Amino acid sequence: MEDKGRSETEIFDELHQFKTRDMTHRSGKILGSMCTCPHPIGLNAFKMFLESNLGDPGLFKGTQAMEDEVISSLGELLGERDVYGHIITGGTEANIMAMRAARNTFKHNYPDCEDVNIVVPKSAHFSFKKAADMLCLDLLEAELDENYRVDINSLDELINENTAAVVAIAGTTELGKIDPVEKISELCLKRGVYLHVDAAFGGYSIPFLNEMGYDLPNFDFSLPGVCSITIDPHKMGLAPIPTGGILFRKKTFLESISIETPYLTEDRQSTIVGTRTGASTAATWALMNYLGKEGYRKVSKECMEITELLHRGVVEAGFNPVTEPELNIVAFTSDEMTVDEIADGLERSGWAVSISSYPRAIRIIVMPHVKEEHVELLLDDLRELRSL
Ligand code: 0PR
Repeated sequence: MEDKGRSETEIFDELHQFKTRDMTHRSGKILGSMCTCPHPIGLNAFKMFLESNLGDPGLFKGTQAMEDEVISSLGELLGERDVYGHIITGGTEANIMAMRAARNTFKHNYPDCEDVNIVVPKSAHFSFKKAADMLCLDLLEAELDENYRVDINSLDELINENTAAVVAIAGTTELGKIDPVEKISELCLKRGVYLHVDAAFGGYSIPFLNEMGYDLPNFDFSLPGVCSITIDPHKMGLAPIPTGGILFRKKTFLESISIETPYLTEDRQSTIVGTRTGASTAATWALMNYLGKEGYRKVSKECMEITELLHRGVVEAGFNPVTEPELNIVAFTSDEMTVDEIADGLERSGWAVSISSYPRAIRIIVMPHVKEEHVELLLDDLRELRSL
């Protein structure tokens, strides 16, 4: 930092320079992201509440009331209006909070248990590795079946008397697969284990798709074994980053992770971050009320239609899809080229794709910013790559 400040024009010229080096979702070139162009209504609401801090909610009673409404609405979307939770930074914070609640509840019941573990599908997001590391939990990984959903027998075999939580996923990070949560819920009730569902990606689309006749598996609080759910408004919810959501079935779960907060307007706090923006809550509230279920149904349907278009195009261009898409992710390989060769070729044409780790494949997430015209251009480039 210099001693003397610079002019506003100079600052913004330079900021502009930085910004031109960034990719934009709007370009349609970002194909490996679960984020998208934030909806303008959400952005306006976000900007309006930038000053509010839900870390000290007594000062921001309006924002607090809005958070309560948002949590109930998200709960209602996921099968139970009377849930407890918060709007936080994203899926990582939500998953860490859920694992902390599961561990603390388990430790309360079994104070002498030393080597506590959590059982997650091999397809779980890496945030569970962070959670296990921070919370000193052993991470046990269950195998997947031939459709890349968790194998329920493998889960069952891994659960033991030291298991604090089982995790199921509604929309896996790499392939968008939905685990058989109904069966997992039954298993967890039978074995007396806490079940957390990571619906960071699928939470904002599966309920809407099912309302339109898609037949996707149930994963929500209507299943009695489900104790908590992660749902991210900054993914398919179209909210700006950072906006995550964590919902707990019982107040005691949230209380199990609450810490005393002397001198603040509230006695206890359960979130990981202290100072917490109310802007994310405002954006989520505004978008739910502006778009309504009808608006979100349209968003998820369009994504699925473009996903199907891409999937068909990839097959017709001679690539091998890894699996039938269940949500808006397409993954494929080729007999002629390695996955890295395809990725390099697409990158040379300006596409930013990602590579899944299990199995290794090109992975394209058809978020709302990926339109039909982008898919057509991408397919042209894929066909050209094969003909080289
Ligand atoms: N749970 C699931 C199922 C996820 O897919 C993700 C992130 C998380 C939890 C963690 O969420 P946060 O990143 O909000 O903490 N999934 C994407 C991924 O890791 C996130 C992402 C988004 C990656 C945009 C890249 C990108 O450009 O692939």
